[in-house]
Amino acid sequence: MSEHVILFAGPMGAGKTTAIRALSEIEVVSTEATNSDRASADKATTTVALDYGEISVNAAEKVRLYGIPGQRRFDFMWSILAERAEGLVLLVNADAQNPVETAIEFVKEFFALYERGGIVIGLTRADLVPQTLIEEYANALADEMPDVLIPVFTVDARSNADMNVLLMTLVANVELRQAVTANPRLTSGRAR
Ligand SMILES: Nc1nc2c(ncn2[C@@H]2O[C@H](COP(=O)(O)OP(=O)(O)OP(=O)(O)O)[C@@H](O)[C@H]2O)c(=O)[nH]1
Ligand SMILES: [Mg+2]
Repeated sequence: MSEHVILFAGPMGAGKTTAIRALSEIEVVSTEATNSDRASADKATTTVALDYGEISVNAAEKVRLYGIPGQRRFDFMWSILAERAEGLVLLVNADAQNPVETAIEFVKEFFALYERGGIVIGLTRADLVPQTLIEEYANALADEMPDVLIPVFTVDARSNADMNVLLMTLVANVELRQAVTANPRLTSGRAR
């Protein structure tokens, strides 16, 4: 069986734990503790080490899902878990302060994963703000990193269907990247 390792990152309250729970086919390993920072995200608990879940793409392929804590004081876990990952699902809560800037900061922080396999962005909690303009994120990314291609979707982290679309877009990207690395002729234009 082949497998992929995908990291879920993003600020506190973006929905990383929720998304892994929505996707996983096994019981999720969680490390939740009482949230003492209700100003940043008004919820009872926060992740202090990691979330872990699994999903199978087909009979021969498994995806390991790792979520990291959003709080920077636990950022030692970020590098530990990013090391093995092949791609990044970046979740950003659209109802937080400065979500566009936050998205750019996280892309920069985890840029090694873009180069390794790819990044997709999921804007969560978009139903809680008057309007979310995906173009705003796309334009900010294009201004900041003109040669970088990162798909941006609006998703509900509680929805298995939404999260599947986001995850499978990333897995397709990771597999394409791996196929091209193994056979550079795939990028050289017309099939022979
Ligand atoms: N209304 C609404 N709520 C959402 C949506 N997506 C996620 N949520 C809620 O937002 C909260 C997200 O919390 P978590 O999943 O703990 O967030 P997290 O990213 O793991 O946060 P940390 O571990 O603290 O960094 C949960 O209460 C979800 O039910 C959405 O699209 N709309
Ligand atoms: Mg969490």
